[in-house]
Amino acid sequence: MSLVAFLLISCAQVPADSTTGDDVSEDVGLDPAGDEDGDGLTNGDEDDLGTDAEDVDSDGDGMEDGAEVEAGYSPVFEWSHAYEKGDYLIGGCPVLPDEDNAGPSGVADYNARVDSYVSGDTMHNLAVGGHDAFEQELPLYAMCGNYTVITISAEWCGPCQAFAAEMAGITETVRAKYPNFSFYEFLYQNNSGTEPTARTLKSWSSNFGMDGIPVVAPEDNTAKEVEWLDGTGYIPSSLVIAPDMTVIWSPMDHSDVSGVDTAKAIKDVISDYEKSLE
Ligand SMILES: [Ca+2]
Ligand SMILES: [Ca+2]
Ligand SMILES: [Ca+2]
Repeated sequence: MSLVAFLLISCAQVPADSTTGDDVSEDVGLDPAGDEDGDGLTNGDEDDLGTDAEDVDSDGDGMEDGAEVEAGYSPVFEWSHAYEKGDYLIGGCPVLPDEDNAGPSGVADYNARVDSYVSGDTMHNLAVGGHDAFEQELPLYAMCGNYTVITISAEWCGPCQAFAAEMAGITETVRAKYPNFSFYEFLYQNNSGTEPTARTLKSWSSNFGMDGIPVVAPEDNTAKEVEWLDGTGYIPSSLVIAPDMTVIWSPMDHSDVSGVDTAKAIKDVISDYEKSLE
């Protein structure tokens, strides 16, 4: 393409009635230096961040925009905010999950009719409507921005108890290299096979020294997204999830249910993933 032709095309793409500047705040007549809604962010900052300059809580999660930004949460994602109890590592969500395209694409080795999340899939927002050990709704997407290992466990499962007891130590070791790492212990059955109560989750957490590690139960443990967690049919089972909530390690990729139960294995998965992005 000649330079002249390029310039003509470039010029043609600018509408004749285009307003000067691209600042939305200017378009609606707000002073970029002002703070229309009084949430601590200037109108200009809100324009840059994608928040609403006339709404103190743009994502409706109960935390004001300015406070969210100052504390490192996302002011445009409802699941990223301070949680009252639990002292969890909540993600800042620099890249939001592609929730509209969440779903499993893998087919289980052991049962060809069962779909499972495999590498590359975006996770559903597990445990929406469920609860943690403090009766808080703490769905998976609260972890967005973190490397997360979802561990699928049940109260009746002895090996799950043994793994739970390792999690605090593993967390400390992995965070020395990847500070944005967290387990997300998904306890989907109690000893009767139904959804654990918050009291059960609290016992599980205290019995195995899991302070600061989310221990959650789903609202309905027969939901499809619970079935899709592990096509192998064995627990404890783990999925490693990238900060954008896509799967980067699944048992179904490896026919190996216990492949990421040590700090070294988890660090290796994260390291391989980061190399794949380079
Ligand atoms: Ca403001
Ligand atoms: Ca605002
Ligand atoms: Ca938020």
